[in-house]
Amino acid sequence: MQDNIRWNPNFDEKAYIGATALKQGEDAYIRNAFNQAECDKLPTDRGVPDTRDYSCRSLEYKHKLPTTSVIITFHNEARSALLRTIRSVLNRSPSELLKEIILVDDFSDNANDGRLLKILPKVKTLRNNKREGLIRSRVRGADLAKGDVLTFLDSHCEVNERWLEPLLSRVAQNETIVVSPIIDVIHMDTFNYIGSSADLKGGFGWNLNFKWDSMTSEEQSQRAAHPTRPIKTPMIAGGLFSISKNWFIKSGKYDMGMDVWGGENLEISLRIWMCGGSLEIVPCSRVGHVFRKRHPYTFPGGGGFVFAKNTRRAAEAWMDGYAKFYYKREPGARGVPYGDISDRLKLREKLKCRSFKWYMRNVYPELNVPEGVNDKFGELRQGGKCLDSIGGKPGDRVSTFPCHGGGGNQAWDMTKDKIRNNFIQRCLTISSSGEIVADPCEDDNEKQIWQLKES
Ligand code: UD2
Ligand code: MN
Repeated sequence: MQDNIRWNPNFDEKAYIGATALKQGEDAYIRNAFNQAECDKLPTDRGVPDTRDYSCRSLEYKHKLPTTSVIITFHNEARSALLRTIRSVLNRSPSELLKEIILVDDFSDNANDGRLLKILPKVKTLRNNKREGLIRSRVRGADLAKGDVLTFLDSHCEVNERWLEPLLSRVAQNETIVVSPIIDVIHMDTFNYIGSSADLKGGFGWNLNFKWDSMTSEEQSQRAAHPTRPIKTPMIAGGLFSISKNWFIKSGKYDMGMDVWGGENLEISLRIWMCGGSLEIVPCSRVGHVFRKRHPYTFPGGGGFVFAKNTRRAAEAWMDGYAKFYYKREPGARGVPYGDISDRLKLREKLKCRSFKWYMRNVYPELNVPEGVNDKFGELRQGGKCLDSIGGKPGDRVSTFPCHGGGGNQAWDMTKDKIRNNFIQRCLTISSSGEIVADPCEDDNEKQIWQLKES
């Protein structure tokens, strides 16, 4: 493949990646929670299948587009993955639109991970002198950015053909629109690049975790008729998006009180919608991302704790009285201190933001307030023991454990006729041998139907 922006021939890629190669016999997943052997092996400038809808190919961007700074934060990222992310950006972005790539090394163990990349075209590197987490790291990068638009990427992505123009073009039309590409999948085992469905939007349930929602059938037919049109989304996944630098600053950047990972995507999504902006997925922009099943890095403060803290900050600042439904679902979060959010509340006043109720009515009507039968959630308790979904693999038996009050495996909800554990997304099911197991929830599985007798 031709490098669009001239590559620096003095950069010794082999040495850079080779220095952190897997040791003989080392588990390929241990450092990155994805297959590093496969990742290291692939060329850093490989081609990827063009996954866009066919009609995207003929789109032209006649007007002058704004420039962008691409901001990538990372902590102990596999060097080959980081380099492939950068190289795909250099190869598939018009030089005149790409102001710079700002790498923020969030205190990785080896300072050379980032430092050695300084000599790459357009690349600027920063390093935190302590672990800040991805949220404050992104803000550090954004504060230095010179482009008109900020484009955030994770450190294990590959951008696709003409990924940038449709994003920038949409922001140029209205600076308050924050745009995400469709996020394709780079398989964590094989590193195959796989196109994702264009019929998904971002949303969340009452555990406040991000999830993909299917579009309503009306939206799907709209989309089929106009496959290049941006789609409004209640929430963005969080990692891959473009926002006007102006609007990023005006709308309150990020909540600097959030640590490590998580919660910031909910916070920015609610804030942008409630404070006069909107979120969209731009289907003609495609970016691949390695989704994985666990975090490969440490969580100073403890994983569940940090996530609950960040999420509480978002919920307390933006969800008004509705935060109570989160606490009902995740009782363990109630006890997690979340610090001072008065700055966010002041911001909310200053920007004259709308209420969460407005957001639910107008942006996310699919988010049902748990009421009536849906209101029944919590523990299934017998004395001091609670029903626990334990492992969570399909077919795993459920059992009782001492109640821990922390939700998770012990948090059940009663939907119309199912008993569901939202944490592992499984439903109580009678197995063929008559045991109670937790299996994936299915609409028409009669082995999952339960009845609530008020007596
Ligand atoms: C998703 C987002 C991610 C972020 C997160 C919630 C996508 C594709 N990814 O999780 O961007 O919004 O949800 O917070 O939408 N990192 C640091 N410092 C840290 C921890 C992580 O710099 O202390 C970097 C990490 O190297 C990576 C990025 O932050 O480049 C996101 O982390 P992740 O890939 O573990 O998050 P992911 O994709 O599970
Ligand atoms: Mn990621």
